Amino acid sequence: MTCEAGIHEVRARLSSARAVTVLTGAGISADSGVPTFRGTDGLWRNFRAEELATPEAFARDPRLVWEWYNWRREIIAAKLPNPAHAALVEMERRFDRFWLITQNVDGLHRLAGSTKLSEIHGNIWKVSCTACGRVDTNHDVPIPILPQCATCEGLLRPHIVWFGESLDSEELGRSFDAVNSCEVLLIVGTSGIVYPAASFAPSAKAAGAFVAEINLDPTPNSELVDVSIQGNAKDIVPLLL
Ligand code: BJW
Ligand code: ZN
Repeated sequence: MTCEAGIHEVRARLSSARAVTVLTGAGISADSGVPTFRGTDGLWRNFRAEELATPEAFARDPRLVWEWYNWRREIIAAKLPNPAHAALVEMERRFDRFWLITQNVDGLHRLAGSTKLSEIHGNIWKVSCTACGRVDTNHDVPIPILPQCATCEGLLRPHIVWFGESLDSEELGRSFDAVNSCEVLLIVGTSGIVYPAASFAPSAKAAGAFVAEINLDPTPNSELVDVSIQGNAKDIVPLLL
């Protein structure tokens, strides 16, 4: 199927749909200049995930982990939502039942104006206390290392889900409900290999949804979805409306 035919088919499906769910990954923010994880210029090219994005890494060397997050905060603070983020805000307005599930921690969907969303891997602009669990918004760039809890002086950590950690059960439940009850699932800019988000496409398919993927490159989902459109999120997503 050509790119144009794929776009045409997704537009047709969306025009008659009432329940739409969207899953996004780092690729949608790549067009805003935020580095992805696994691409050619991805973050994991220069950093080993297990040395930074695990609870064990933070326990071993919280300074190193905070330095990495300060570097990423500095990059992300300068970035703005792009037309793909904006098109998803418009979708939220247009459909009776809409839910946006993002794996991104950059906060760009919220900045664009999305409100019906689950940030299932957390948010880089939030911190949580390793002692009492208090969660706060924090926009400091850089954040003074090592940051302490305002209530109990415990060590603060980024409010981000690291490998081996559980996702928030309420957000995950809401996400699975949205995936299993939608008529159309759009999957934008994710490599589709990190669980549990990697199971959303097969779940939606099994529940009878029309599933479309928008990605620069083929992914493990490409074989499974109804339509796979290759291209930049910022160019393709606005064309779907
Ligand atoms: C464009 C574009 C453009 C570029 N336009 N497209 C086996 C089975 C099941 C589970 C596991 C398993 N082995 C291990 C696990 C557990 C693990 C996991 O899934 N590991 C896999 C690697 C196999 N999962 C977990 O640990 C999760 N917790 C969990 O499962 O709890 C229960 C449990 C515990 C222990 C054991 C087993 C179960 C938690 C996962 C948390 C992930 N967290 C991170 C955060 C990193 C830190 C941080 O951000 O600060 O989330 S990892 C990282 O990957 C980040 C992302 O959200 C996530 C997904 O990445 P994403 O968004 O897909 O980015 P990329 O870079 O991979 O892809 C970008 C895509 O965009 C590419 O396809 C490009 O082509 C495309 N693109 N430019 C359109 N312009
Ligand atoms: Zn505390």
